[in-house]
Amino acid sequence: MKPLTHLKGFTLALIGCGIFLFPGNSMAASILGGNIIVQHDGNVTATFQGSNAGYTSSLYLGNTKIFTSNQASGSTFNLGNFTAGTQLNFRLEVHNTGNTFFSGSAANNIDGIAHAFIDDSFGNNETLVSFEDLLGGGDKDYNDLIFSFSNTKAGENLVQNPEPSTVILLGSGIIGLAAWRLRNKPSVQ
Ligand SMILES: [Ca+2]
Ligand SMILES: [Ca+2]
Repeated sequence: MKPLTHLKGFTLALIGCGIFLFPGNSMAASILGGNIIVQHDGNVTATFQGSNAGYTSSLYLGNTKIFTSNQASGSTFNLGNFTAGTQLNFRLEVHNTGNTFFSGSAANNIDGIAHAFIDDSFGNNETLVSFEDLLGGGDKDYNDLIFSFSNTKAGENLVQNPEPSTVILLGSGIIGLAAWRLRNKPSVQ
């Protein structure tokens, strides 16, 4: 086998495929119905990233109101300290309709669909959460309330296995991808 450094160019060419084939890993794009997990023992801070919705709604963690959709983007809220591995289940309350929706599995919601995309490629240890505020999914634009959280990641249970043919196709590229990820892993990990 060639030294791993010789695989770098080939690996970089395959990273785009990796994003598509491994929707649950740390390089994933948005995951519908994903869970939000605290990365390390310590503080989690929420940042309001905006809202594109006709309705007004508020985000809660337990009984704590974090944001309301008509406030200024960029506002932050300190959620406090958590133990690594804690799963955070957020709740959206839609003022106009009285409907309540939860992040995570579709089974959490009265209409049986997932109401939040989770994207842990948003920033370093940051997770972007974007809610749909309509019962049954409505327009399914999932931009009705958008927030990000520090010190969080998408749930481990969402990692998916690639098809066997994909394993053969990517072969050495996966080894190179692993090396690339190790080299680029933050030192705090
Ligand atoms: Ca919208
Ligand atoms: Ca919507």
